[in-house]
Amino acid sequence: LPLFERLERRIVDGERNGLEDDLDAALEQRPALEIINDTLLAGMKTVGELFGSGQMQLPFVLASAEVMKTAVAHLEPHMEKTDSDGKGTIVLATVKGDVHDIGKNLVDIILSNNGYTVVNLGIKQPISTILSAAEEYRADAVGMSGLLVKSTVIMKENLQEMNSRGVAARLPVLLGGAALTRSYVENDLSEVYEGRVSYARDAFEGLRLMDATMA
Ligand code: B1M
Repeated sequence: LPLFERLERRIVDGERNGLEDDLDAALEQRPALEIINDTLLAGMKTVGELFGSGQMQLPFVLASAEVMKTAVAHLEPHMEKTDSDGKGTIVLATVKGDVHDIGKNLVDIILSNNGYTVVNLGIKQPISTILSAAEEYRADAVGMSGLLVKSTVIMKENLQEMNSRGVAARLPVLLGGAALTRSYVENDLSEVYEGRVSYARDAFEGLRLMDATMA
């Protein structure tokens, strides 16, 4: 297979052997971010489709996710970074009950590389932990990720909890993850939250929204 097709295939097949060599060869032709967006994410999309239609079993999905993570870690040092620093602090977490973190970690990389301080709490984080961290680090915003349908419900509960703790006015919230839709966030969740809540389709929209929030 040609290089970029082979890389995409590696994600789908969970094949790690020779991954770094292929990534280094790819870096000679394209920027790191483009490799992630156009090639690796295409592989993850196929994995999602195969898994969703019952053609792929969970351990293989996990293997694909591991290869994806290794690839992103290998590419990260090659990504563009801006000189600007101190644009603001965001506490980032995957919500309670949800282990999916590849997208969240991409958001972390993109925001960190573009001048934000990101406090990445990891997966399965209850709102109490998120809010403690927001207080401790004097965060300017909270970012929540979740890929399961039930995570969209958790997000709603989290926003309600933030209302009742009286932090909504000073903590804008950024939400993302495959189970969310723009209209759910912009219509339903905006009704619920007493502060500002926005939906990011991908990590770049997350960056644009953070820039707009901090402006
Ligand atoms: Co899971 N899983 N999974 N899984 N998994 C999905 C989400 C699913 C849609 C697959 C499917 O059925 N087609 C399905 C959910 C169905 C539903 O809820 N209705 C599903 C399921 C069912 C499950 C389990 C329940 C399976 C089981 O145990 N029987 C289980 C859940 C465990 C749990 O959470 N409690 C499970 C487990 C796993 C693995 C551990 C094997 C693995 C995760 C590994 C890991 O993350 N470390 C995994 C994977 C890899 C997937 C799929 C195939 C791929 C997810 C991914 O990494 N995509 C996924 C299929 C899919 O999403 N369609 C699936 C790439 C990633 C870059 O995209 O995270 O969407 P994403 O991030 C995007 C944007 O959404 C956005 O930016 C990114 C791009 O720039 N974004 C943000 C994300 N967060 C953001 C936050 C922001 C801003 C933007 O601001 C804060």
